[in-house]
Amino acid sequence: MSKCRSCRAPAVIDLPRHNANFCAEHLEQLCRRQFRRAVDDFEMFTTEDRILVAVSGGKDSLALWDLLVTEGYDAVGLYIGLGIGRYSDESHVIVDAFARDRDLELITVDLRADHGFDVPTAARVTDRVPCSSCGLSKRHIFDTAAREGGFDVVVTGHNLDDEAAVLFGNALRWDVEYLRRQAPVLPARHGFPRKAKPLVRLTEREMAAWCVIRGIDYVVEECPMAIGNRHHMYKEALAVVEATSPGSTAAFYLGFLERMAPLIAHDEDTDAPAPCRMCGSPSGAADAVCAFCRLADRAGAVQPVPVELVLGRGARRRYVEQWGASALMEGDGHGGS
Ligand code: Q46
Ligand code: ZN
Ligand code: ZN
Repeated sequence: MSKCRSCRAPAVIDLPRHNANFCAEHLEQLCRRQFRRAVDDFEMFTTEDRILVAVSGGKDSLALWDLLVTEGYDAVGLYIGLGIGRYSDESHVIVDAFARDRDLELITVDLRADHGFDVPTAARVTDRVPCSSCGLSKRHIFDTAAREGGFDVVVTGHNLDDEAAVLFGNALRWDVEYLRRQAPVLPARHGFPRKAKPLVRLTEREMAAWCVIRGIDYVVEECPMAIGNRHHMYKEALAVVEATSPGSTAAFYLGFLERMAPLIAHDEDTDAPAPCRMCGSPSGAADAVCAFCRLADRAGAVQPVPVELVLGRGARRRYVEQWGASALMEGDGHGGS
């Protein structure tokens, strides 16, 4: 059996990118060190700040919340019910239990109950991939919750593999505007809160191991809408490179931040957007309605669409195998067959 690099005890994980194996205790130390290094090097936040952490029920966001509170930060959770069938129901139960067991404050916003629509219905009415209206809704709700709750910063559980995959996609198209926004911390401006990604030095596998050694129960299944999307494809491509050349993903992303990002940085000096006529959040032109309110208006005007109906055939089969039919499909006849 392989041994821990630090103490020679039996190892629980091998990390080829560090060319070493670690026991549970030393893996935990490594994760804490990488977390602190990201927070400090990029000046993300301090123990004086009030932090709003976006939690989905997956391993990354729950590991992040755990890291934040055990490292002494003041972090309140924000869970958004996206209405993605049983996947969302299960995620809510997991997040609720996590918060309750640790006596942590959790804010819950439900798209359907609070804003009159859900992600599958938005995907159907916009006729675009679900992630686009989902991303728009999540950003709007994070920003609004941060502003209304007086939080200094919104943090999310994007890990090194996520950020490298986004970088890969942006670099494939040389999308300079998106590349500029890839910093792990974005300052507050024009009524939008500061945003930070404290897990950018940690991989997906390290976060899964963190949850196991810390006894964190998380939703193992991915969002059914993620299957087959581009982000996934870029992740898989990078995983192939990483398998043959361990450390490439970190070198790609962290090297970009260190050596490339400064070359393309520039001060954006745009005017403050006018508030949305409906919800008051910073939006755009004077007297305009923001993209979120326009989406809520359109998607709220139609019958709810069950998640199965917006999935491709393969994803639908996997969804039903994993979760069974969603309540809407079984129940009240909105969805058809
Ligand atoms: S939750 Fe939403 Fe993700 Fe699901 S619909 Fe896409 S963006 S994949 S992180
Ligand atoms: Zn050890
Ligand atoms: Zn609005």
